[in-house]
Amino acid sequence: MKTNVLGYPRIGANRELKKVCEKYWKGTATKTELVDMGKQLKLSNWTLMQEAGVDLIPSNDFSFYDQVLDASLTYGCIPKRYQEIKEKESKLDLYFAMARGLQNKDHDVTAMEMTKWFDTNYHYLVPEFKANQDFQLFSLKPVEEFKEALAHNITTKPVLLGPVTYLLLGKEKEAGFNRIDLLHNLLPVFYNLVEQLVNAGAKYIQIDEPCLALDITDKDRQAIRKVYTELAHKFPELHVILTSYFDCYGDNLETVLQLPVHALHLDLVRCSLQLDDILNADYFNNNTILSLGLVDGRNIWKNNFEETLATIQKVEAQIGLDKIWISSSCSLLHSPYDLDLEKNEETLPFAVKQWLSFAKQKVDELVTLKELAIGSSSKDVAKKQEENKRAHQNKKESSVIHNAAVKARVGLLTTDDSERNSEFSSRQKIQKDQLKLPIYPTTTIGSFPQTKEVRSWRSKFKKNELSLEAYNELIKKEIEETIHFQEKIGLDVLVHGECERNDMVEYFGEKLEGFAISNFGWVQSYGSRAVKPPILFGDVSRPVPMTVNWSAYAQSLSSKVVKGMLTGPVTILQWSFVRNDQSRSETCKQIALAIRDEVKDLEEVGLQAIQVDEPAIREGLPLRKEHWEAYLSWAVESFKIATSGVADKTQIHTHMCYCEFNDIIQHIANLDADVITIETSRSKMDLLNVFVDFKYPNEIGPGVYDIHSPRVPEVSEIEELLQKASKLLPVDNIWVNPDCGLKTRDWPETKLALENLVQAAKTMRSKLETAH
Ligand code: THG
Ligand code: ZN
Repeated sequence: MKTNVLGYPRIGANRELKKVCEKYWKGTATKTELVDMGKQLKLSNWTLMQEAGVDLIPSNDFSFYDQVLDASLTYGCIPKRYQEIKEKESKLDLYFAMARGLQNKDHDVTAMEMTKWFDTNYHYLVPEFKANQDFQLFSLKPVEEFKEALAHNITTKPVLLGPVTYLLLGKEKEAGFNRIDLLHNLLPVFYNLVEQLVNAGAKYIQIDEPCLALDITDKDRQAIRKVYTELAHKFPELHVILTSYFDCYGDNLETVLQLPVHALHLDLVRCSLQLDDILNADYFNNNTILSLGLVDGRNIWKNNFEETLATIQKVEAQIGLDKIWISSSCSLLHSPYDLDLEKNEETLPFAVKQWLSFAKQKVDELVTLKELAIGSSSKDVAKKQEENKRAHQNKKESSVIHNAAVKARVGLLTTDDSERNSEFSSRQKIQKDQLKLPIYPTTTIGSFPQTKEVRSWRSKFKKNELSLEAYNELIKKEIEETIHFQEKIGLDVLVHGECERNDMVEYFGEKLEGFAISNFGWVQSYGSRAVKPPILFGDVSRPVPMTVNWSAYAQSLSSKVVKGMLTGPVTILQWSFVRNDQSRSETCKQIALAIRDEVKDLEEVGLQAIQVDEPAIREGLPLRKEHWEAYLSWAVESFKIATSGVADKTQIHTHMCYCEFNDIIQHIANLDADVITIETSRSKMDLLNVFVDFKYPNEIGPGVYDIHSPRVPEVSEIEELLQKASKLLPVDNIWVNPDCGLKTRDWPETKLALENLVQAAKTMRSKLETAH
């Protein structure tokens, strides 16, 4: 029996990687400082795992930005627009140019596209393929990292992104070919890489093919068969570990069970059912080791030793201990670093902390489980088992988790609770009378620039260096300035700017009952950016209003319509660490009821428009289509529970970004929001076509400029986009807004961009008048 870790978080316990990367990009850290920090982080992870006693320690799981981008560099898949940079700059600067774009006196190139990694909140950079894409071994990072560890006397297991998944995750940038056909060009390079790893001394290689958790075609399966059969022939001595995670192998199971691989990894946290399928399958190649992914790699709950050991025993009875490895379900990349750093009882009470386990603790769980499984008589291990048992026992009975009133309220929900009083066409008339907005009404998505100053107030307040009164005064002043600014430039529907919020999910996690907040529980979201998901441990309720005071204050400053600003239940669920002792749908409905109360309170104090953001609704989609309907049904219902308690005259907005709407447009329509604002500017309104083809009935604000870049759009550009939208949609349904919140921008460019946006709307209105 071995312990097997699929990957470890790499941002550093104190986000050292973020800090050094951002300094390097600014020019205040040298390349050596950056590279040295990388070495330090890698070594500290390897040492930690080695000292804990892990048998299979990963390498090449480190990355300065993203592991898929690493693979693009390794395989030399570098889009043409970076050619000049490739020739003139270092590999590292080429890498960052691909990740972030590069604009200076010598270069002006855009970044590669970024998208969600399966159903996680991690984002990867999408490989770009041409019809005759060729590959070459351009970077030897996997080999270098293996040697780097070896120099410290640590023999690691290199982790490679499998060639089939690499191709499937990419995008054809021209017509006329299927990217899986590029396998032919990619494989020689891939085998060359494996050979170099073997020559360097690698005995085990983990090859990740998470595409096996998706609905893939026969052709894709055939590609899998080819790669892993050839690999076994070419490298008979090598121990190949084929790894998939995030869902069952499903229809791909029969294929993978017959492959000549040394070990097959199973995510038994997401899919425990497949274990019996495998043990009963008569086509199971019983030379294969099963790597049982029993310790959850993407949630923060302590493993239940009793249950895990029962599973191990069941497998042992059938295939024997020497055919079993015990693993994390997926890479620990999606877990925070170290629970021991958490010392703040106020936000993370001991009662909750005792149920948790972060990456470092999960490593220890794996080693302890192995000891228990092989029958260790160590006192230390017995003590850990006892502690584990106690934590799970008191969790079952804990009063901090269970709230009978909340459960009862969800039980009493009826279909009436998720329907507005009247249908949209009636509401639209009532709202037009009520709000008296011009044609092409202008608005923003909610957040305004979070300056260093604003962040420093919050951080001082949290450290008790600023009193609540003083902090509130500063926030008040900031809101006042934000409202006056919007009035001055002539926006129609105003927002308070969200300067009091850290993250759009963490903020609500701090206010709601049933959530705990960590201090250092950061998880990489993309590149140098991280999020700190709140920990949803118990039944959710709203002890007091969360946003009402600041929204009411903002409304009191203006006679214009101010929009209340909330995060929707599905997004709060999706971006939190959620409980594993209750279905996601049940938890989501609890959050929905809390948001519903907030929506009603906002209406009561006079907010006439209320936005409930759901940017995560698309990423919550299950990986396999057969599960989509069930998810969409409760996700849509939850949004409607949250938003249907108001009168017809109250206008409900929602916002979504970075998603393909095609496959879920019917369900987006079913949300029945009065107004939806969407990201469309990067694709120059192409996304809008989905709404047009569908004849989306409600009002839409297609984003008219990209807020992810500091570039200020010209009035004429915005006008052009609005002209385009006006040809496609009823003019009465069109809103004018940026494509996302302005939180990550600076004030100067925000002012100029919004002035131009208002000007474009005005020009459109006057053109409409002269036409009549
Ligand atoms: N919040 C949460 N998840 C998200 C987003 C979010 N997932 C998708 C998308 N937005 C990811 N984008 C970002 C953008 C910015 C940051 C994180 C994710 C960010 N983080 C700060 C950092 O790393 O410096 C830390 C956050 C803070 O200072 O509060 O800027 O918006 N949950
Ligand atoms: Zn957005």
